[in-house]
Amino acid sequence: MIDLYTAATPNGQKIHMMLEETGLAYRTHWVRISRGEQFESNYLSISPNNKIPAIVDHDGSGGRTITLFESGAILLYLADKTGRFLPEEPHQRWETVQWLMWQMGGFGPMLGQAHHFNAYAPMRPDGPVVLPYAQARYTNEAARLYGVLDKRLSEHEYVAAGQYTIADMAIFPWCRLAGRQRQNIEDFPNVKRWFDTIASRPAVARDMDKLEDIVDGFSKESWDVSFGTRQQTQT
Ligand SMILES: N[C@@H](CCC(=O)N[C@@H](CS)C(=O)NCC(=O)O)C(=O)O
Repeated sequence: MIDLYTAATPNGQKIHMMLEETGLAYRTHWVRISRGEQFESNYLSISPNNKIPAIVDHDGSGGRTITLFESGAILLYLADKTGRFLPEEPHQRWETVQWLMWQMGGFGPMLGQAHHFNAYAPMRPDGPVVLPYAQARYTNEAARLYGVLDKRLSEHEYVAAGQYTIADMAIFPWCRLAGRQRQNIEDFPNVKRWFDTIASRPAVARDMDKLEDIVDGFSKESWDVSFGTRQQTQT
């Protein structure tokens, strides 16, 4: 049994997608990050970086319990555990890892900043001091990254290895929020084609029902609850 600590956000959805695809038994524990539950000491013992997602697998290697945070590490772990969605063949395997790292190091963090400055920072009570610069910077970077992805997908059905992998699962949830990054997915027809293909997978559709509020998960109210006590970094 796997305990999944998550929230209705892109980094959380990656792990839902993989668990639903593989059919591993899991229990979901919702961490209300807009209420600051990620800073509670019992959660920090699982995820010392105070972020979701995290898992506790009570049936890890050798029957030992293993605790993991960082969505990329969790995807690699679950692929390793099940032998699925990360090909064995070395070229395919490393191509998949490469695109997973592209998501972890670029697509996720930059789009997270685009969300922050376009959607959340304008709610700040003390006014948008440097907002136009930051909005332009991360909106442009988001557009560049979507362009990279679109070019890749113009030549390949899936992001890596000619098949559906953990790299696709890592990237897909971020594209659900294109509007919040001030991107129009219709401008990236190959991303759109790939997105629709993945969205129609039964495991993903099932999961999208559960995570419907991913697009509305951050409200003015939740900002008011959390802002001022710490730097808000939620994506
Ligand atoms: N690199 C981390 C990023 C995780 C992350 O940023 N999680 C966000 C939600 S998507 C979070 O927990 N934010 C709460 C906070 O920053 O306090 C991963 O991929 O797991």
